[in-house]
Amino acid sequence: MPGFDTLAIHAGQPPDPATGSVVPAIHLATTFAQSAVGEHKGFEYSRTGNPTRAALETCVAALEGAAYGSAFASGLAAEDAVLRTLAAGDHLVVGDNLYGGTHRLLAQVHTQLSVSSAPLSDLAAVEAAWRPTTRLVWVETPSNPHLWIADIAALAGLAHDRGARLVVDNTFATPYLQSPLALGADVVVHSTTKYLGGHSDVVGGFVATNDPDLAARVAALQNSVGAVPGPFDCFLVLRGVKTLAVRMDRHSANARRVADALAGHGAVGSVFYPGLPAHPGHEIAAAQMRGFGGMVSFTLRGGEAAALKVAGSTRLFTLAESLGAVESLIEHPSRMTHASVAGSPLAVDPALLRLSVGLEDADDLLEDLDRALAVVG
Ligand code: P1T
Repeated sequence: MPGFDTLAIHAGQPPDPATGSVVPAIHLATTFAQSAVGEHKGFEYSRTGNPTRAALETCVAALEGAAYGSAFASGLAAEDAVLRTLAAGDHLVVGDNLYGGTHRLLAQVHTQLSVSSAPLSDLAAVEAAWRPTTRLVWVETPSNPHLWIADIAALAGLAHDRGARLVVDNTFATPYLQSPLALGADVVVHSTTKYLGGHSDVVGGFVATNDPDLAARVAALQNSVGAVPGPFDCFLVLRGVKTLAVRMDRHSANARRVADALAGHGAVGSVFYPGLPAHPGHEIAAAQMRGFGGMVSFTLRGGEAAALKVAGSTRLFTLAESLGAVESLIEHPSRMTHASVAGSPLAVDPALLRLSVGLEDADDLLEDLDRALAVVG
């Protein structure tokens, strides 16, 4: 089996047999000629299947160690497809820290499902939340925005013993740093908008699994609902994935420096980064991840007012939602990405800021944060 970096560059994208092109073509065609009714070269209609999308699906599935992969128009569209495989009345246990849009999808769209949240690092709490109708455990690890860590193998064991499946949102870790399927998870979902795309220029999502029945249902939903990414979007994610490994190494190194600097700053309350030995999930992260990633969160001693001031005072860290790209971003989860969880048990501390640490020179990033923190410190 070729190594990760080799798969990232070559899986699903050999040189084009017709032209020799070393990058996959952007196949804009919506439909494909048939030589006789039902006789074609594998593609009929681009919602059902498209060669550029097929290249992306083969590549990201290979990176996740999955036999099957389906690409979607956004991370939430990918999540929606997985949730649609459940029946009305089915129950899910989700983490008590979760992307706000996922909460909104569950609370406002999939109202036929019932949902409990629990701290997924605590297996007793997961057991306490269990019901006879529980069919799925849904975990982000590291979680958005708190960077809590859950033990994927332990959760998979617990879910499987009770006849349920484990879904891991691997957006923050990426397949370079974490392989949920190898740890026992049944499904991986991604917002490819983030590290896989990596350049803040494409929105996309992905579902990967080794379960043939589930894969067939997800592919059928992809075709029936039609939340598919366009060929140019697929090309952009494929292009991003080629450099995923080198980017994640640098994201992780820069984030580590940022986390260390914040941990020693007087204006900062708590720093959340799984690479810090004091992080409650550090040992599990060290065992199940190959690096700690580029996301760092921290609270301000001065509470929400201080957090808002700092968020508005950085220059290199751009104040914006999203994450996982080459440029550094800062955001205030409780008013921005997680506004939809306000008032729910998933509500985020208003003193919390989230950083997506990019690939700029780390010294410049530290200087920028130091200057911004001086406003409140
Ligand atoms: O934005 P979209 O591609 O639809 O992906 C949704 C999504 C799913 N899972 C996780 C862990 C996510 O972080 C996201 C999107 N998150 C942001 C936009 C954000 O700034 O947190």
